[in-house]
Amino acid sequence: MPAEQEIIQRFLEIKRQVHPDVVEYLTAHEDPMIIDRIIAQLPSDAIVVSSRHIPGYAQERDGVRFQGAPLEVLSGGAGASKGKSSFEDFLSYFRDRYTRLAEMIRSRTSAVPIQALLRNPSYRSQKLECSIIAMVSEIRTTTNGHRLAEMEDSTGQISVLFNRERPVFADAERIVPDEVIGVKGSLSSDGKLFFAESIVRPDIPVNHAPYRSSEPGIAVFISDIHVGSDTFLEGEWMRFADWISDNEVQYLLVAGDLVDGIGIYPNQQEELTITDIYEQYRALGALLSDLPSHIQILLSPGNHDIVRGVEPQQAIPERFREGFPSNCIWVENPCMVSLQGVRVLMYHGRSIDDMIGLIPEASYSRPQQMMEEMLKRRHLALTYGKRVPLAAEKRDRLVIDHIPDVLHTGHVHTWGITRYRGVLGINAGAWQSQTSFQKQMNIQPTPARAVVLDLQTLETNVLDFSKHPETA
Ligand code: D5M
Ligand code: FE
Ligand code: ZN
Repeated sequence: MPAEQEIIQRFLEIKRQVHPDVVEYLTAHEDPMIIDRIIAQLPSDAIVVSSRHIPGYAQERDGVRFQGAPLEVLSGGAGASKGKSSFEDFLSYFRDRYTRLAEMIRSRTSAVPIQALLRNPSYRSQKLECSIIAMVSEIRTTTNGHRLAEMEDSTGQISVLFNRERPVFADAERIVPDEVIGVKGSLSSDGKLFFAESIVRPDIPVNHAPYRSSEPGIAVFISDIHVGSDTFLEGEWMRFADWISDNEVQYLLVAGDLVDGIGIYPNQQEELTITDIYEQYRALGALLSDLPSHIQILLSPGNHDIVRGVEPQQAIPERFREGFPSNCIWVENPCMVSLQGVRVLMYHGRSIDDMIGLIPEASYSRPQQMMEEMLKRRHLALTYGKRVPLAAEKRDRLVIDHIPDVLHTGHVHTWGITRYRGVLGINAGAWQSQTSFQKQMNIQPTPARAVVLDLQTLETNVLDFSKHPETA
């Protein structure tokens, strides 16, 4: 994904200006050759490169939306992620996260660099109110019940106190480590503490409106099939397969945990009906081969799949794709796809485990609330060093740059739908009944649901295949 400056520079080199719509389009596309193709086909009299110069794309847009093929993988296509990372990579990873999230906050709040705040004596002597934008490196509750955060920007660090008597406290209880926030407040007279009054998050703009397809189209959202587990709901899946064969559906999206995997948790082998990983994928391939071949099936991995658990997770390697029909499209976790112009961000949702532990009142029974928290923070998995292993790539691909129309998650095995500032959040649950582990943890799954989305209206319909077909 080229950065804006790089794109502008490429066109400047050939003495052309570039329209902002084209820049937006190019930053959202991973194809490294597309700029070369535009340049190769550019008419000699074109001074400004506009959207009509993008080869193969008929313009169909609201503001910045283009429509090419009905289904496009915008980011997170197979092969997007690299393998290993070093300590230096972690520095650039967190710097990139900070820069991009801080920029979103800066569009709404002007801020003072921490170093300038500490060096300029008038901030402490006059208790001048100001804002900082910084990453939370640590957050804890003090013995007096206040919240105390260690925060840093690219210039320095400071301790920030969220007083439990102040309105800001409720927001401060929801701060998670490694998130980037704006804090308005003032410096203590000794310059050691910043007293917080309010918090600003990157968030989705209040006036954000989702895109709707101009053509009819139906997408079905599911996740967590867990083929190979003795709790895989085969009968319910067969009812779903019958339904999808009898109805007009163009797209099926599966947000990870395609199979149950091997050695994912202690004594898992006792709960497997298929104990060979290749056989598990082959069995899923057979199930998907029974679905109508015109349906485009998007498959991204989850923590039970064969790929590394580190996020972004790579697409399922080719050697496990034997027996799958050719209408399957293999993508990474996370990834962004366009369905007739409607942008869907797919993410398995392992960070929901971390957020449930960190955010008060969060519950496994309401995944929709956690999707809202991701959107407010414009990030899919903020906290480093807990349940979600993160890959240090130069660019933090878990930042939600381009606002999706739909955020599709899974993992928690409970279904939930939300609409947050025009973004539709969908978690469809699972195709696995309660496991012995979930029983111990008192997690009550709501399996065998599929969420149907009309791409023209963005209306959803939740189908329940745990019931008899007539009532589903
Ligand atoms: O996750 C299915 C559900 O089980 C999800 O709600 C998280 C929960 N789960 C899974 N493993 C753990 C551990 N180790 N601790 C707590 N909760 C967990 P799945 O990814 O399908 O196993
Ligand atoms: Fe799962
Ligand atoms: Zn999972």
